[in-house]
Amino acid sequence: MLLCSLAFTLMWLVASGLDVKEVCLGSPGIPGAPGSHGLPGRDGRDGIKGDPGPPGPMGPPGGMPGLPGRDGMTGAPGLAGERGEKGEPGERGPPGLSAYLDEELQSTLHEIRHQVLQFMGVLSLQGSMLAVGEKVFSTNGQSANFDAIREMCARVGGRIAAPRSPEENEAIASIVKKHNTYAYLGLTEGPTAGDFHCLDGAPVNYTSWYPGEPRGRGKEQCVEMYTDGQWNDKNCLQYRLAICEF
Ligand code: MMA
Ligand code: CA
Repeated sequence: MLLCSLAFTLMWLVASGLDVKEVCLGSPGIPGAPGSHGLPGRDGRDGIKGDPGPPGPMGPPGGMPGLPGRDGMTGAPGLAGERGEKGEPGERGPPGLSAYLDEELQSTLHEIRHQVLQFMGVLSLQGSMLAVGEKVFSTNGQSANFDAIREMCARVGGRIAAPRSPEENEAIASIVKKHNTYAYLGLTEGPTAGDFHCLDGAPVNYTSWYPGEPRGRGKEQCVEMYTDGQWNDKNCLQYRLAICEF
């Protein structure tokens, strides 16, 4: 038997007929050089679709203009137009319930009357108004010329005070006295000198001229009230207490 290194000992039994030999193998040789590359394989299947890319930069100007855009939002309403002419009266409606049988109307009227009395009570107590019969006189304590007083009173829905009776004259005089300032009255001269009338053109049925007045003879077309309630014709450009009637 041959002695071989243990690691590489291999009993190689060769059966060739009856011949049996023991063979000792050598250590493995150096690996050979790698073989040449194989041929490229076939293309694989398509991958899944990628994410969309970022938007590209704006293109150069030019080319045809685009289609017009959509309409914008509705603008603010314009200014109101001029008032139209009054229309024809409509047809007569069906007869209504008699006012005194209409319970809702009656209670509304009672409520309104109650509130008006409340307001008048408060304003009278404050000395802000003076009621005489159907009329109410009031002043804001300001003085102005005749035209400015007319406008002041018209602005608040009234007229410049004009006494039509001794009671009304006394009421206005009490306001003049309280403010110690003469007031213009709603009377004016013309077209005949010395002839005074109301601002709406109506004649004056009641007067309280100071003795000797009016003596302006067309040069004093307004009327002022003295603190004693007597009247004097006067030019219209003085500052006088504004008293309105409602
Ligand atoms: C002023 C003036 C007149 C008035 C007389 C009364 C001088 O003029 O107020 O309107 O008639 O006084 O004397
Ligand atoms: Ca006068």
